[in-house]
Amino acid sequence: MALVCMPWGSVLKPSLALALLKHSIKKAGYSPDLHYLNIAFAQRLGLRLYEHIAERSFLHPEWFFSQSLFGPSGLAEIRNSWQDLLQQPGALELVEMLREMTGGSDETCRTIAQEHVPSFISDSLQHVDWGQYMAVGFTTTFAQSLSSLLLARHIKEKHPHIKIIFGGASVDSEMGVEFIKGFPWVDYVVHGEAENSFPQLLKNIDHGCTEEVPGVSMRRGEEIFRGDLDCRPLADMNDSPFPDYSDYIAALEQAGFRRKMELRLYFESSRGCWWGQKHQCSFCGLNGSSIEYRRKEPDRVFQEIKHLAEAYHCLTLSATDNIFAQEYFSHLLPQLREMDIDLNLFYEVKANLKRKQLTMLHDAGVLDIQPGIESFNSRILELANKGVTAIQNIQLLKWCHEIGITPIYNVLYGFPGETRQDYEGLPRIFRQLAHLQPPANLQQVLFERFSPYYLDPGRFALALTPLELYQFIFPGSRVCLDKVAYYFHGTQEGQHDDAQDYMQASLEAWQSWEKQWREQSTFCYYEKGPNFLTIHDNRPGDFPSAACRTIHLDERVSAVYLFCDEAHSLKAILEMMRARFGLGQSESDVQLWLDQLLKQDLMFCEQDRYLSLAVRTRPRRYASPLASEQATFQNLLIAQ
Ligand code: B12
Ligand code: SF4
Repeated sequence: MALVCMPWGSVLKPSLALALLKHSIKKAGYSPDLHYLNIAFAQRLGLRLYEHIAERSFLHPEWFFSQSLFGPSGLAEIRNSWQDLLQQPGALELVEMLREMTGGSDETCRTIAQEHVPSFISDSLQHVDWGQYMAVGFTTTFAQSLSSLLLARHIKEKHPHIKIIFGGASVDSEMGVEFIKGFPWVDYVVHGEAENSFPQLLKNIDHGCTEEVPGVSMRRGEEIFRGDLDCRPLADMNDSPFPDYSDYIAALEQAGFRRKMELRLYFESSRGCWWGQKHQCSFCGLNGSSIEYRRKEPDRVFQEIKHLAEAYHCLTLSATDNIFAQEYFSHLLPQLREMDIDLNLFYEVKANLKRKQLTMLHDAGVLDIQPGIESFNSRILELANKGVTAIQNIQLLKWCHEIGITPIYNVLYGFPGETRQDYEGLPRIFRQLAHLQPPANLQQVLFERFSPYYLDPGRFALALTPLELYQFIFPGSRVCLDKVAYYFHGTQEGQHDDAQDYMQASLEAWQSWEKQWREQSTFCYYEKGPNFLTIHDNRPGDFPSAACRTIHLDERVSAVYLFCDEAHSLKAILEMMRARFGLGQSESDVQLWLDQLLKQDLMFCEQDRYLSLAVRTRPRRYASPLASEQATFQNLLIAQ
């Protein structure tokens, strides 16, 4: 049998699903060929253009293959040629995105759709001996559905005996049932995790058995058997094999890409989400139909990481986990650290980590993390059910900076229940954080299938409709767009404010933060002396200052500032001060210092908790600031 990875699967991000399923199939007694046709297509377009398109969007690139399959040059079921799109106002957003992805060129869009896609499909049919296979399986995650449907249709036409099987995120649940109903050339859809169902299905096909397999939708004569409601996710993650990337690497070598890119491989230590299992974030559809948390034993994860590093000489490894397991702090991380090799690992984490935990991650080689930050407003974070506060998010960014971990995160807006007022303070917060890693994106919440917003829209007074884009990709005459869509547009009852309008100032502040960060031009750091601190700060602000302010804090104020490296309440600060400087330390003095530090944007405060913002890391380019306006903290107090 064959497993296929079609465009627009990223060439730089190999499919973990295929690297694992290869083993499941082998275990069942079959020997699969893996075809990375995404790599072949990238060869045709050039890696840079291909990745630019694949990375930019999870949906828009589907159009390139849809117009060949369902458009005028295919089955003529959708008016979606490039010319058609230009004439339809509803397609404007699609057209603009396609132009952006291809470097602003109508010509490139047309050429990819009308020339590259047909010749790629024709070459794929010729260069692979499809006739030898009993079954061909397509992985459909990201924007791979239409390319898979197009090639599958041609394979089926040429070799009707081949069973076509679809699996992956885009055919989870009822989306996949719709594929079986609407596309007669798809024989089976494997919903959700496939380790149990896929080998069983292959055995059935091999033995001519038409019995139903749990988790698999199929057609039997005119009858459709629906398998999405009884999926059997992998119960014990330790049963999962080490991923096999040998075919991926061979395909990269063959295409001449291996030397042009840094190799990054994927592994998983868990599936589902321990937080979401109890308090699913309101916007999160990440876990598809199986949110139940399962993790591998720490030693099993350690062996997997070691194996990947050794087998592929690859130290850059990304976990596909949605959330880092608490147990791994005490068991996995020390083992990785002891290995003493230069790992560069990526993990998604909850944002409430402590400094010690971040240090442990760093020392074990976890240099990139994706914390679930999403907002710097605690009311919004509550609406999103994140279980963290704004001050914790800021604390995490600060510690990451000091420890040397890159946090990759987004800030979202457009949550049901939010108001214009929730964002009034955001531009100032962005300026206060100008010395820390900015969000990768400031973007509107998308309403995802499987999220609480989707599952219970009434609770949020939401009305959801599939993104308009779907009508230019899937034929409404064959499938119900409500049922194939993964992403939805939401309107909220009683919400009259336009989010784009009230986000404008924040958007501009984020753009300049981003720019300053890229130029490495902003800093806010302190030097610790004997009983004093000196802060150097050139963040943008409303201060009567030159390019850089230098602020001296005396012994007592320094003690407060250092203590608030972690967010503390006034009560805790007073206790610390009285323990250190004697019971005479007055509350009003401490409050006055805190107010001053806040006014100078040197601290962040939320509900009586105070957090210092300056970092102890001296920026490389600004080791000795030239233009600086001297001011002592005492002066600032007197100036008041
Ligand atoms: C890790 C991950 C990433 C990684 C990249 C992973 C990679 N190798 O490409 C990073 C962080 C880079 C990433 C980025 C993005 N991601 Co992402 N990501 C995931 C995540 C968390 C895990 C995917 C994974 O590898 N899981 C482990 C494997 C083993 O599971 P699996 O792929 O589901 O495979 C199993 C089954 O589906 C099935 N199966 C899969 N293929 C096949 C094929 C056959 C024939 C069969 C029978 C079965 C089968 O068997 C497998 C084993 O059980 C998923 C969410 C999730 N929890 O699944 C989102 C998810 C895949 N990402 C998603 C999205 C949208 C994105 C982004 C576009 C995000 C954005 N908004 O910017 C980007 C862009 C990606 C790109 N184009 O390059 C969506 C995809 C939606 C869709 N329908 O396609 C998902 C589902 C999350 C979501 N709900 O939004 N992502
Ligand atoms: S957003 Fe992250 S933490 Fe929240 S439920 Fe989803 S996977 Fe879990």
